[in-house]
Amino acid sequence: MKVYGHPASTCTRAVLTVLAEKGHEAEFVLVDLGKGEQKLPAHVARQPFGVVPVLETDDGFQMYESRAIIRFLDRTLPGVALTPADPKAYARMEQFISVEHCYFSPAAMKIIYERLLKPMRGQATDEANVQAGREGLRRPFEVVDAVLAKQPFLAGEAFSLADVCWAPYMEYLFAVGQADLVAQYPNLSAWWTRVSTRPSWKRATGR
Ligand SMILES: N[C@@H](CCC(=O)N[C@@H](CS)C(=O)NCC(=O)O)C(=O)O
Repeated sequence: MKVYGHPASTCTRAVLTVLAEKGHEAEFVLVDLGKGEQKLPAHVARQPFGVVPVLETDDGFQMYESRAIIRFLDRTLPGVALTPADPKAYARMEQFISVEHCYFSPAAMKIIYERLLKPMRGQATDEANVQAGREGLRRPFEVVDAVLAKQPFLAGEAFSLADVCWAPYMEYLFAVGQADLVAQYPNLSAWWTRVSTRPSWKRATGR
């Protein structure tokens, strides 16, 4: 199995986390985002939107879109199940993957873009966008903080694909100076300690 990706990419890290949870080794093929390799024809043939990651299985099946890839890996690889069997816990997992995709990560990415990606390109940070991102994080943080007061993980008692989807953006929020905001939500903070100290997350982030 091959993963085409970049080690700093949030979406690649979600895939690597699931592989680590499953104890499955995959060949990592670097697509150097700094050099724009994701836009070269060889990669666009694998991922028509010119982004990472892409998964290729040993029988040559290729797919893209990280949230689809992690569901596929969880369904096909042996090891711990990251999708709850109980229908209501399953519904919660899907709900919080959707909350991540629709509300949490767009707000987080506003800040990551301004504070990390723009400076890397020699562009000035627009603090108004950082503020807008912080405002956008408040509601998803309030919502999950209330949920995590009653259970250790987003879907319930067990770590699931929902936690995997949230982790990469949480990690970057600390790198772009948002620890003060996260600290306002004690249950979210405790959850992050649980998630970020898992061996799978350490492996996905190269720690
Ligand atoms: N919806 C896609 C998003 C992939 C994506 O945006 N990947 C970023 C890295 S996390 C990327 O390749 N960025 C490079 C670019 O936009 O050119 C997925 O979940 O796989």
